[in-house]
This record gives sequence, C-alpha cells and structure tokens, in this order.
Amino acid sequence: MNETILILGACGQIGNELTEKLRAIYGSNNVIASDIRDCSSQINSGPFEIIDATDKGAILKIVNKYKVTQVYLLAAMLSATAEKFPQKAWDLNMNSLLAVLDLAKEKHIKQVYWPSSIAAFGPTSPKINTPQITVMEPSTVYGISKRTGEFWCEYYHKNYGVDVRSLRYPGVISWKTKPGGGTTDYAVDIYFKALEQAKYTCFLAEDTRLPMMYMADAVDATIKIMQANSSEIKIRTSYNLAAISFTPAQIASEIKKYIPNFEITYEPDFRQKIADSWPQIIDDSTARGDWNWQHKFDLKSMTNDILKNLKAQNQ
Ligand code: AKB
Repeated sequence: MNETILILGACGQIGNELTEKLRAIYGSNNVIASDIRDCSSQINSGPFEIIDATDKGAILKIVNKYKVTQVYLLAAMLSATAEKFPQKAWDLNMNSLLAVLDLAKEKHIKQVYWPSSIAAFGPTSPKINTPQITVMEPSTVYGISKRTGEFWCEYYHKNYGVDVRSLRYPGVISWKTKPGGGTTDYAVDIYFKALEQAKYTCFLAEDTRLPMMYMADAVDATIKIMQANSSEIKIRTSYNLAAISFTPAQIASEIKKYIPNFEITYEPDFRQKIADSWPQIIDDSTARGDWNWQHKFDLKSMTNDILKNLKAQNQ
C-alpha cells in the first residue's frame, strides 16, 4: 500500500481517530494530519500542517511537499452550528469540497474521501429503512450542503474520472474526541455526564430515534470504502451507512445498567426540529452488497466499551 495521505480536518471528532488508525496502517510519516488550528499534541506523532481546507493553493502546496496521493476531507460545519451561521457553513462545506475535487481533476491527487450525512435526507424522505435512492429534500443548511456535495462528487467522477468515495454518516459516537455542533452530539455528551454527575439534560425528546454508529465502525467503514477496488464502488454520490438506531430513552436505560442512579431529563431545543427532519433507520444494504460493509458494535457493546474506557481514563 504505497499511499501518502492528507487528512483535512484532523482535529475534529472523526479526523482525529481516523488519523490514528491510518497511521497504524500506512505508517505515521505517510499520513499528514492538518487542520485550521494546531492540535498536533492531541494526535499520535507524525507530520502536522496548518491548512485552511477552503484554500486550494494551500492544499496544493502540502500535496506537492509530501507527494500526497489521497485526501480525506473531514473539515465541515455540522448541522446545529450551520443553522446559526448558514453562509459560513455553505462556504466551508462547499468550497473545501470543490477545492479538493479540482485537485483530483487536475491529477495532483489520485483519490478523495468526502463524508456526506443522514442530513442529506429531509422531512419528505421515508423515515424507516430509508433506501439508498429515494426522495431527498433536506431542510437544513448542512443537509443542503451535503446533498449538493454528493451531486458534485458524482459529477466530477462521471465527467472528469475523479475517484471520489463517500459515506452518509449517521451520528458518530466516540469517547476520545467530542464532536462539536451536531444534532446527534447528545449521544456522546450523555456518557461523559453520566460518569461525572449521574445526570443529563437531553436537548432532544425522549422518543427521538436517530441512526447512530460507534466510532470504531465509522473509521473501519471509511478505510474499507477507500481500500475497495474502484469497480466495487457503484455509487458515486454517497453510500447509505448504518449500524444502530436508538432514542435518548433507550441509551439512558442502557447506561442505567452500569450507573443505576443515572437520571435523564428532557428539554428539547432548536435541534429537535433538525432531528425530526432526519430518517430514523437507514437501509444500507447497497453498501453491504457492493463492498461488503459490516458493522460490529450495537448499543450494548458500544456502551460497555465507552464506559470501560472513560472510567480507565478518569483513574
Ligand atoms: C450532525 O449531527 O450534524 C452530524 C451528522 C449526523 O452528520 N453528526
């Protein structure tokens, strides 16, 4: 595997753990972490560069410096923050993607990974077993940027032969790095607050079911789709990706098995409307069939793993 990889947005929730895993596979010096801010001390040793992901010239400079072959573009503004800063979100989410796609079109790099999201679906999409191909009318700025980005990916693939691959991430749950500005963030915060205070106030209603996934599975899926043969990648917009779906009440009851005095209260805010516009259970059979995707963690095993790791970290 002779690849040199550049990660844009390596300080974020997924970027951080993806960098770690890619360095274990490809070697630390072959994976260049980058972000608009310096978080090199939080990431495993290896090269780190400050890059604004919307600055094509700055990306090209680093691509040339390290002879980069693949770019993973993880920089993005997530759903809740994007509703507060719509123009900024659009500029970041779109300009970074177009910059990287252009670099691939101009043959500076061979392969691109870009994440879409369940946010690309909208209130008119089927909520249960949401198919790969269906009505998609997103109602959030973030969702509009993701759906538009999917079309750009397919356009660059069809018209310029760009090898770009993409997954529609559900809410991704981790314990090493916290997410920032998403609607599914409650499912991470709840574990931290359960251990710190044995109580949590949830910003979504108790019966709000959303598709979710443990970070280990999200990282595995990302690397798997990038390592698949090009002929296996039949969807060039973005693949549905799924593992588990649960409500705040269900995750709370799982946590109670470990922390019996844990209490949850509900104070839904503006994020409820965003969550209500998204699917509840995703059908990802196309990804499973095309490149053999399989998840490993369910709600039970994920909760066990997170609480075990957080407890060990706090000792
Ligand atoms: C968010 O909540 O905005 C993200 C996502 C589902 O893409 N986690």
